[in-house]
Amino acid sequence: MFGTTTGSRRLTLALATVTALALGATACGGTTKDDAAEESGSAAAGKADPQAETKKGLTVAFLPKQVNNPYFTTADKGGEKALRDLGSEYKEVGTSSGTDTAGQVSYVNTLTQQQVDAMAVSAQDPGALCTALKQAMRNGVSVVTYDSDTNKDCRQVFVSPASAEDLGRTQVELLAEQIGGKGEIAILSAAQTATNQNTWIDVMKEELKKPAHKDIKLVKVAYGDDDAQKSFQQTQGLLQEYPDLKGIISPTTVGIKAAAQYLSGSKYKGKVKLTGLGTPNDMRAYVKNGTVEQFELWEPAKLGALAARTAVALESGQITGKEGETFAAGDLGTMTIGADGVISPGEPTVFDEANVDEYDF
Ligand code: RAM
Repeated sequence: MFGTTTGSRRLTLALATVTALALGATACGGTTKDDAAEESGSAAAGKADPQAETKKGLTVAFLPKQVNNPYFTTADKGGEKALRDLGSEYKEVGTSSGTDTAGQVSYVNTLTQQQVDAMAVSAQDPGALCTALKQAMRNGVSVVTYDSDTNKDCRQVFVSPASAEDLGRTQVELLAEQIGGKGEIAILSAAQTATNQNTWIDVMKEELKKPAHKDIKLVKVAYGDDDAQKSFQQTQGLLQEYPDLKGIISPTTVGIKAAAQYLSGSKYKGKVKLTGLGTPNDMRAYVKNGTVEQFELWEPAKLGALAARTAVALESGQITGKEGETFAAGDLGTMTIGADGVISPGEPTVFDEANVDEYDF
């Protein structure tokens, strides 16, 4: 299956190169406006051709940060559906630990050997996957990161859940309001190397420097590694170490759920505030029992769908990952690649008692 798809793909690429070289030769004979336009659309020049037909029969592999994490199950199902709609194939591989970076590297290498057409990767670490991902790209595999990025030269496009600035700032704002603008707070993160969480935490620290938050003190960043038990214990540890703690931000669906579980069974329920990024299905019970007032998240299925559609657009030559390129992303509309090859499917939603029942993910 892989052999057939990829074999015909290599042939197509070779033909495209020959055609493009021929086009180049024509253009040299006297460039007209039309020739120039044709030239800029040529695959050999590494330029995007927005008019290129969407390829079918591609195999796109998803490599989430962690399989068996409901957030990624929903995201990747969104990718699977988009690929089915586009006439391409989906597969998913990955580690069950959110800190098994070596495992992620070996999955990238295996996918490259299997000659998948494209891969969508949520990276546990910004740099650790780079050698393997660059090797994949040299072998003609299109590489998209989604959810959690690598260094930007190790992928073509990063499908970001939402603006990192917005996510970092709004989580601080949500907690600041709940604790009345003052007191000690902590962050319960995922893996210490996680690119996405670290990006948001940097923004949170900047936000906390603003005069409006001068009475809030960040006392600790703890790491639960997207492991439910470890996140639970870390929450317990935070409360022991900082008995005056007023609130916790947990920018991870695994962390916020475990923290809510701990708080709801403790004397701190409703007193120590908790917000961050969670799924409505995980958090509903804790909103209803008064442990959590508000939290936020984007739609994971949309993120996965956009990652899939971006991978297919890259493979089809409609985009190359450069700023300003556009492509049609089904019901997500027309997407424009932003600075550093980043695109995003939209804004997150804030959930509370009033709306949490309206969502099912
Ligand atoms: C966890 C993972 C993921 C993150 C979400 C919010 O499931 O750490 O990378 O985006 O939380």
